[in-house]
Amino acid sequence: MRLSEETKVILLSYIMALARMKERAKRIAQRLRDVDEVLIVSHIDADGITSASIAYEALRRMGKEVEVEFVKQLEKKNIDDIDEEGYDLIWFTDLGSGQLTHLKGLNCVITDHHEPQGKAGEPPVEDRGNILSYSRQKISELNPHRHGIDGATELSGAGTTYLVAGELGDNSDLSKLAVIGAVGDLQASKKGRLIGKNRDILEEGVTGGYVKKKTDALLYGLESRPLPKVLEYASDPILPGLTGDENACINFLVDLDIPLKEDGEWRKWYQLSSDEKRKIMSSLAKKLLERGYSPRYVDELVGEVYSFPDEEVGSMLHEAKEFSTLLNSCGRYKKGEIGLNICIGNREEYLEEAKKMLKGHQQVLVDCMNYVESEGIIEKDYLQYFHGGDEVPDTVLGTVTGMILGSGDVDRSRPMIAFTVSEDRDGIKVSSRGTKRLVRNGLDLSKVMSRCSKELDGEGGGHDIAAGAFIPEGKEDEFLDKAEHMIKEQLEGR
Ligand SMILES: [Mn+2]
Repeated sequence: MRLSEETKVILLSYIMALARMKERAKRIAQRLRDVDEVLIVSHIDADGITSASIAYEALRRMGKEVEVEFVKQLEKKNIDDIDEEGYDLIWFTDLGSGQLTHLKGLNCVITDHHEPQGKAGEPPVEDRGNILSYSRQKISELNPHRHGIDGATELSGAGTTYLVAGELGDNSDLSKLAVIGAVGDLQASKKGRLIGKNRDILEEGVTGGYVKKKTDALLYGLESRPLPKVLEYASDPILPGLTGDENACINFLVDLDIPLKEDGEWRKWYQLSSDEKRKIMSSLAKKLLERGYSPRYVDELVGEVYSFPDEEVGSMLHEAKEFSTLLNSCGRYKKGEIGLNICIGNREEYLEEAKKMLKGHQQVLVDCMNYVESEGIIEKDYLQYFHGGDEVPDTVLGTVTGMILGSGDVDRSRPMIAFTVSEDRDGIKVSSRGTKRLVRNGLDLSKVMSRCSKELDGEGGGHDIAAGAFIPEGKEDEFLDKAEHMIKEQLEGR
């Protein structure tokens, strides 16, 4: 095979990017090796919890003293508090790149994949010398965006952290956690596949026997949910005529002669024979095609599913999507340390508590969806939005926003923006979600959230497809005007 010149250039620059990232990971590893006590500060979601767990395990295996702190956002205030505690070194995971100015003067390393401060292509801070008066900083940063690798789809926070763990010792078993982090951050492509650098890490896990990949239904709850509930709660993709309708789901399965129970217990998806699975999937496909859904939509019902041989089959921890969902609910209840314990193998009471939080969380989501449905979504020319008032907790605002945009009941040609009153700060939390198609057409919500909030004395950031902000109360309308203007420019400016 002969490669075109263009392909060669792309390949070469990718290889060089990976080499530069490895260099940087080595440097960070060296700084970690040189100290005795490390404080890990991480984002409190599935990717952040797995990031912290990878960092914690890697350091603990070297005999270091390690503490972990989880935060929802890295604010100036958290950083001032941290500074005073006087650790040898702080390791920020799954955050930090967007808050570099706050970190001035701090002895720290960062493994993050969020949009970094400054231009993405700019070299990491410590390479900039005297530019921008960063010279006296002691910050070492590893972030795929700095090397032309997309942190929204090709490498998660956990994956970025794993690259450093790989330089600290033989930590290839932690690839499992990196896979959970990437899946939890929704980095898998439509067919469930992890791509880019995430995929290299996945393959390392498969080779080591820590991760298994197989082709299966891309539905949630394959191991832990009663069979009809897998269909009833399907939200991405929606199963028309089944999602949200318990009776319809049961009838659908009964019509196909699928036994629902075994020894008085609900059967689970993973217990089905491949014949039974095939029957369900082809019948689902037929249903969707009849209703005018595209073959591409139907095709996306099946894809790559990741599981972990060292976990008990049929437990929530056996499959990546369920594992990450459990961690996310720990995060929402501000119990990052419970998630961390589960990740590093401490189960029993930790697992019980996490499951309780998940159950509570699912009820909260149902209540929120009902609330937004009753209040309605307001459409503007270039965006649509809703206000959660006091009813939608800020901890689930992003999830609810994403669920509503994905629900099939709303227009998907405009991004969704949502507001709610913040629980622990004076002000309004903003969430935004787009679609892959919108991003392809130029949408970048990270820029929208950060610029529009800044102009109103707030702050924000995130990813092109999903981002958040915080603004003063009463500024919602102003924010919407600014956001609409900017989204219009992004979508029409090309
Ligand atoms: Mn992340």
